[in-house]
Amino acid sequence: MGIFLKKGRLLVVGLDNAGKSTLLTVLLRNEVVPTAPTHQPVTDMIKVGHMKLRAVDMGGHEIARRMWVQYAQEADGIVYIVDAADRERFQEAALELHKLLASPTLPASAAVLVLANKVDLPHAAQQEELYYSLGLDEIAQSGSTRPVGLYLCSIFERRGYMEGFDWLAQHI
Ligand SMILES: Nc1nc2c(ncn2[C@@H]2O[C@H](COP(=O)(O)OP(=O)(O)OP(=O)(O)O)[C@@H](O)[C@H]2O)c(=O)[nH]1
Ligand SMILES: [Mg+2]
Repeated sequence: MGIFLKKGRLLVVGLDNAGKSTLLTVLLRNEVVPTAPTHQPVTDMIKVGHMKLRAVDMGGHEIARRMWVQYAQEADGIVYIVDAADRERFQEAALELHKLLASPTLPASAAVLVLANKVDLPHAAQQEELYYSLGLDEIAQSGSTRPVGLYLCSIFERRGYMEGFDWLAQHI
């Protein structure tokens, strides 16, 4: 008897410098290594917990963001990574998240795991500040049935994101 592996397609997005490629490298190769900014989408098969995911690592810079929506139409789940220490960009991060969620091509059932990364940095925001700054309260109040989960993590310290993926596994 084998372990049941849930299969799905995962889109990894978020502003440039949030830590998307760092996360995928950890999940793929179990090591934290410096990564260059992503220009073109990179697809890999990753195993996380009891999920086998075809994950697409998207670029986060402005031009690359235009491709998010295009790739989102095939997603069972979205991981949206935010730099929790970069308050100056919370508004921009929120705007891009809401734009993506408003896209008619995003499947209504696709769950969104928001990972607030870099909580190892001393001035990183906490759960509540992130929740409101990213406008997750508005999503909750909009009556949307889309599952949205917020988890704080540090990829460098390898903590927090597995709890997020456990949550995601319940919703895809
Ligand atoms: N302090 C801290 N820095 C991190 C963490 N994870 C990633 N970084 C750093 O954040 C920077 C950006 O990481 P990337 O993984 O390249 O970011 P990205 O989201 O893939 O960026 P683009 O490909 O440009 O969209 C790098 O300098 C990483 O070393 C973390 O948990 N803590
Ligand atoms: Mg990258």
